[in-house]
Order: sequence, then C-alpha cells, then structure tokens
Amino acid sequence: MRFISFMLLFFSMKLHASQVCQFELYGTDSMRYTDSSHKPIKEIVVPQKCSKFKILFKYDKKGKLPSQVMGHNFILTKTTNLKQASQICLEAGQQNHYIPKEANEIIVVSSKILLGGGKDDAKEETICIDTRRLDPIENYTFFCSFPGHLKMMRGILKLEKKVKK
Ligand SMILES: [Cu+2]
Repeated sequence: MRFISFMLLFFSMKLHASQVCQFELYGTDSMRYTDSSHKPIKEIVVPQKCSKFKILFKYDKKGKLPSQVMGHNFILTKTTNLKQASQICLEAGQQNHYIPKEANEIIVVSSKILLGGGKDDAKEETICIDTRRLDPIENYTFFCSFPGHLKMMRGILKLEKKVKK
C-alpha cells in the first residue's frame, strides 16, 4: 500500500513520464498509437528501476470506429521475431482478437482483447510487463496485430541504458 501511495505521489508531482513504471498508450481511429495529446508514439523506454512496467492501453476517447473495422491490441515481441509474431496473431483470427490463446515463445506479452470506439467495444486494458523477462541487449517491438495495422502501428520498447558514473 505504501508503495502504491508513493507511486501516486510521484504521478501527482507530474514528473516526466519516463520516471514512472507505466505508460498511457492510445489507439486511434486513424490507425495510430499515440499519447494522450495525440502525439504519435514510436518508442517506449522502460526505466531501469521498474521490475514491472504497465501499459495503460486505451482507445482514443474521440474514436468512433468499432473494433470490427478499427480494432487495436498490443503485442510485444523481439524485433527479430516480428514477422513470425504477426503471422501467429493473424492465424488466431478475429474470434480471438488476433491474439493467440496459448502462451508461446514468440510473444513476450500481449493484451487480451481488441479495443474499439464502438459502443459495445472494450475501451481500455492494462498490460503488465515483467521487465525481468526482457533482455537489455535485445530489441523489442510492440505492434497491433489487426489485419493491415502492423505497418502503421508499431514501435520500439527498450530498457533504459545504465548510466556510467
Ligand atoms: Cu490496430
């Protein structure tokens, strides 16, 4: 509990986003990942101190398009496995939100549902990344596996480099 209040305090102090162990990521009607101010997001850096890192993934509040036509999810994989990961997700099909049900070696972590802007769609989901599973020398890519979205909706996720003192 103390830890949580400490985190809240941090947040209320409006320190730079890179100081907290979470990131608010939005998916939009224009097929993009953005931050809350609609700035495109191509990279997320995880601070060293975070053993867990949360992606607060939300559908843009102004978004109107339903998940059947503009669904978004969040898949994390090693960049070298991107093609294979995308293939596995597409094979999972729409009924599974383009997310494989079974755990596999290729996908590090993923959301569980497609978010959308339609009135029956889920609007947000939190994805928790166990950063101890990430190799600091690897490159990781996050992407949306909805058909056709990979090209527009992808970015790099990496661990913050150690600063030499
Ligand atoms: Cu998408």
